[in-house]
Amino acid sequence: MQEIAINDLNGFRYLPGYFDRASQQELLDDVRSVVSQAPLYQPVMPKTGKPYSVKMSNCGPLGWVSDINGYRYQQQHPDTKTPWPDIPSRLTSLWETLAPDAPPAEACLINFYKAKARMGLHQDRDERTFNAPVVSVSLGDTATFRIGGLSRKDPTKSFRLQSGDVVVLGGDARLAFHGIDRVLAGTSTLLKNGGRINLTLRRVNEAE
Ligand code: MD6
Ligand code: FE
Repeated sequence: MQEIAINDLNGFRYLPGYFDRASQQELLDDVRSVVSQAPLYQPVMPKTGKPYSVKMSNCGPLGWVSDINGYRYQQQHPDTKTPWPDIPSRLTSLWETLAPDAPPAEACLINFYKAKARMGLHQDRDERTFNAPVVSVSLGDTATFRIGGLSRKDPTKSFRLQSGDVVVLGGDARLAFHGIDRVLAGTSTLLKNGGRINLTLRRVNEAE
């Protein structure tokens, strides 16, 4: 496994090719099992109610949701009102490897992108603690990931995230602005009908 330096934010890690094809397939099977219990739903933005271009689900004791009232973590799926499925063991292992000093992950957000979907520049700051990193896994089509600094106005750099790549936002990079400019359709054969899945593991609450 190699590690590539993109910026000088301490705590930002880009680990291309972290998961080989067989592991990507296993992770995809895990995601399929989760969404069979907690179906992908269509989130909308607070205030405007405008739909996101991505669909979402979660696993873990908490899930990140966005609706007309705001962003928050909650224990139930917004449509089915049932608890989120457990985080699959392959992902808890990833967390233990890449966030060894952090308490267990409490939420794993699943983002599903069709060809035209994107994710605007944002910070992950709805958690009650920023001591733990956010660990992300990409599956399926390649996407252009953009990362800046701690201010929205800071200069940004973009690079491609391929299936099996892992990104960690920890330390000084925990609150860095980042987003997905676009998905490059037809760049992976992992998902039969194309598209991209991104998994982000998070700690929400301070350790007990
Ligand atoms: C995505 N990723 O890759 C969006 N957030 O689809 C994120 O928003 C993200 O990759 C926090 C940490 C790593 C990430
Ligand atoms: Fe994010």
